[in-house]
Amino acid sequence: MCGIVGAVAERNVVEILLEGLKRLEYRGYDSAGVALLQPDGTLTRIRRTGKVQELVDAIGDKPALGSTGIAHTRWATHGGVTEANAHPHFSSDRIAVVHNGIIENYLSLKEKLAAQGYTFTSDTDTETIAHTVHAELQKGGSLLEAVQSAVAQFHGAYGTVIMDKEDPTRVVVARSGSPLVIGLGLGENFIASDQMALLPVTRRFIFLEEGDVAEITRRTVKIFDVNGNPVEREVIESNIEHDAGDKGGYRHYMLKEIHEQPTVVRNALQNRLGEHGVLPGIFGEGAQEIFAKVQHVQIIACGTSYHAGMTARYWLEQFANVSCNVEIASEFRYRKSVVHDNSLLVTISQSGETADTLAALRLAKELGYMASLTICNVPGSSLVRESDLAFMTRAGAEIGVASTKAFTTQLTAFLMLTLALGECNGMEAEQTQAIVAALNSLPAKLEETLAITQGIEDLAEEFADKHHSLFLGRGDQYPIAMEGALKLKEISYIHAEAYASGELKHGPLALIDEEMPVIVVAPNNELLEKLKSNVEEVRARGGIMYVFADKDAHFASDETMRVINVPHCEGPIAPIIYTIPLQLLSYYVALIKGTDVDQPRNLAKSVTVE
Ligand code: F1P
Repeated sequence: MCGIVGAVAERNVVEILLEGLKRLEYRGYDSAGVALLQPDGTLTRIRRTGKVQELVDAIGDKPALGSTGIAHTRWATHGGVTEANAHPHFSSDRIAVVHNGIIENYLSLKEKLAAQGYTFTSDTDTETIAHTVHAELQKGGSLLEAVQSAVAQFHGAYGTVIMDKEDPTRVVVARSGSPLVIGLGLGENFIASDQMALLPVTRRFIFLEEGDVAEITRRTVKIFDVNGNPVEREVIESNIEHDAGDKGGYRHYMLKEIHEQPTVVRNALQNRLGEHGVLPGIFGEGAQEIFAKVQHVQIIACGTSYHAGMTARYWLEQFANVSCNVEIASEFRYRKSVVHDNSLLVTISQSGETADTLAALRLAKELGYMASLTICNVPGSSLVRESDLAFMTRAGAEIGVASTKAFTTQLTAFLMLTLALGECNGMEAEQTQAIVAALNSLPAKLEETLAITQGIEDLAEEFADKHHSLFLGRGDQYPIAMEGALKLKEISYIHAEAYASGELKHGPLALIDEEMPVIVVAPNNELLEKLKSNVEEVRARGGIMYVFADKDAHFASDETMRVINVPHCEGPIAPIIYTIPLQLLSYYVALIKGTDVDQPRNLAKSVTVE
């Protein structure tokens, strides 16, 4: 959460910092700020509440100069959304700091610093970083040494960049729990919380490891590990498209990303799926030996990724005959759980940086899981680096806060995992062939499904004035109903709940009236007749239904039910296909309601705090 950009250069860096902030804005967007240092030591700070554009407008054509600078876009944790709480934070008009994460012991630090005479001008935890570094500097030594001594006093998570007015030639950065990446330029260097921010200026990156502190000047990068020893970290050449952050002619990133799904799913499958199953080695070195021993799979994730895991459980148990549990990371990490024999821990995450998921992975290692696999969209992210095996979903940068293409590629990955584990578990050839054929048909089926947009745009009109809604599905469509409800909540702010439709009569039927639209996902599968009975239960109580159904499911529109036909697809891919109309529905409802589709209120793309 929050976005950080910094630069040490010879040229004026304000444009680079503002462009970087715009590219990171999806991570946090309640306020933004920049601090700039000129070679003569002049320190300027401009902060604004609201979107990055407010900051850009505030700077306007007034010359804001600095060849060293740090900038931040905020997602508030400690302290409300005010200019005083926006980063960068200063100490004694000398030290400037931007920070992602939470300093958990900030109250005790604050007390100590106040006793030393420091006054606080914000309600943030971040200001304690600025004063602590300043206090350490007073003891003598370099900025680097002051930061090293300061971070030893912090508990919690931080990715932080610190600048000293007395030395405009460098910034010092520290990472613990919140990612930071150094961008290497020619005679200039950069820092950011995400490589996306720096793609316009470089493609060469160093991902800092947990506990690293680094000193960055125009020509040098010195990195020290958690024990203060100098270390070399690998330089990685990024292959992310420079324009991955563009809307490509679409009105919103989310719509662009919805329409990219046939292409990215094709990418996810490429060179991974053979005629008779998945190709060897696609889950990484050693996967084969690990998979041969797996007796249980424990899936851990948050949000949309959790819904991908819930869907996968149906597949892993039904097709691959492997027992599987799925749990929300924030629950798993704080309860005592039993580790099954030969259990594979699978984390799923678009960003690879979700704090709870990462903490769950670290805990699982302590608990003695046999091995860990992550299904992730961001190469080089923390989950990828810390897992034994990694499978990249290749969805490309996802900017819309509400996840779409990352989800469908995660599901695609899980079907491939089902094939791989099934193979080790004696899955019948016929079953394997059916999944392979379904996966091969997936990109084209997604294209066909996207073509039903018009019907959904009309339907969205009927939702715009509703305050509540209910999503129903059965079997592997139940998590899809949950994902549909989450999408609607996230971007249209309509209260949406999802139920396995067999649960209707155990409570939620009480909610049914004409003001409560009921959305049903109804592929033509073995649970169709059961689902139809549930639909009748809703109809009998005067409910208004919107049914996304296979045309062979024989639902007919009438005054209480609107049927939207979804192209016929094979069973294993049905959850992926039925996700599409639900994404489109939430998109068009949000569009009619006029909400901020790509940056919905109170949310952030990458949840790097717990
Ligand atoms: C999990 C997640 C996303 C959601 C939002 C906040 O992130 O809940 O599903 O869309 O962006 O975070 P991740 O672990 O998949 O990156």
